[in-house]
Amino acid sequence: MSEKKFNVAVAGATGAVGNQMITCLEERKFPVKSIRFLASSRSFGQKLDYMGDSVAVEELTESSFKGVDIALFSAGGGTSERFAPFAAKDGCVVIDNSSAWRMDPEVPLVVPEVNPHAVAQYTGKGIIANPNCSTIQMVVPLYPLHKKCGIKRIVVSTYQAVSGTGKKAIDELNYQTRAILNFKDCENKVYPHTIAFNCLPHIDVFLENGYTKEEMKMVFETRKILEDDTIGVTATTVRVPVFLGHSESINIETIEHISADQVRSLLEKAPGVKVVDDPENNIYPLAIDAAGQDLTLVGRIREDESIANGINMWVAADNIRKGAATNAVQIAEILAKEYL
Ligand code: NAP
Ligand code: 3JN
Repeated sequence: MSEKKFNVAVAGATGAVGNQMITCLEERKFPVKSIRFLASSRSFGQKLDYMGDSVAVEELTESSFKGVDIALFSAGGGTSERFAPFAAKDGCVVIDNSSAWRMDPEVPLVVPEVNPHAVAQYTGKGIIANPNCSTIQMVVPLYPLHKKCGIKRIVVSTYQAVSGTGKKAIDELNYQTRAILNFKDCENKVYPHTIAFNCLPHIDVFLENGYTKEEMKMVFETRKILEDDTIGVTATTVRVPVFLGHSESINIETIEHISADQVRSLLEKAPGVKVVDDPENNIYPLAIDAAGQDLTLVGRIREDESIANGINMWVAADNIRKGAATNAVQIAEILAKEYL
């Protein structure tokens, strides 16, 4: 029997995430019958490659989704809020990368290694949300630990690459690094301060409680994906002068005791995780090793000696692949295989 194929659209196809979504669809041999690339009017007519064919970018409009089965959105929250309902009305299932729909109770928020069953709830609004990149790479290794010994509290600090802000931020780090090394003045256009040779404890906007929106996304999304509102989560999110690959320092307090060795052997079997933990030989997760592949690297696993049941770890993942595009295409694979 021949495999079922789908009409697919990528909204935001010209962006950093959209480009990677196209590559992931190709690499993972997603069963595509037809493909449409959508972006703003600025990109109208631009050509993008798909499986060796040149495909013209179309302007995203309310009627772009007629005849489309699955649309992968990465064109910003405002665009998703406006256009996803039109896609759903036309019978297309939207997999959205923005924060617009993540906390909607009728929209599932899915990390395939953690809660693939939640995809079934796509029927509510015809939308499935892809979590924030920093949340994804945290819950992939924490889920098996939560199942085994119950996580009471998570304290996380992130070290996020500029590619999380899109193409313009990649260009800004490149330009500022060259300018500073050549003793020239440099302008800050994307971030409020120079990102080259610096760290900015500021991702997304500040909220009334003193946290940033990125930090609160990690709190709320983690609880929704792990389906446990009792977990305490506190985050500090930091932009660092790295092009690709987010890193995180994660501390957890568990209900039942677990040793560092037990954590290591649990994570060695966990889907989507690669344990990289041989400090004596200077081997631990690095952003540059995480970049360009889909596993979440976990290392520096050690017991937190300041409390009875605590574990520390260092985690790195490709923020554009597993943090965005790969996770979205994995969701599309579940949808295509089990529900459409
Ligand atoms: P980017 O490189 O700046 O690309 C933005 C894309 O959106 C471009 O294709 C752009 O088209 C398109 N776009 C912007 N406004 C539009 C409009 N009004 N109508 C149609 N298309 C429009 O940004 P990115 O890094 O790819 O991120 C895109 C979005 O993905 C973010 O805003 C965010 O919501 C989401 N994201 C999620 C994660 C995650 O953690 N899961 C990570 C990064 C990004 P033009 O080229 O024509 O302007
Ligand atoms: O900054 C990062 O490293 C990740 C950025 C994600 C992002 C960027 C712009 C808008 C998001 C997101 O996915 O949460 C959004 C959004 O709120 O949609």
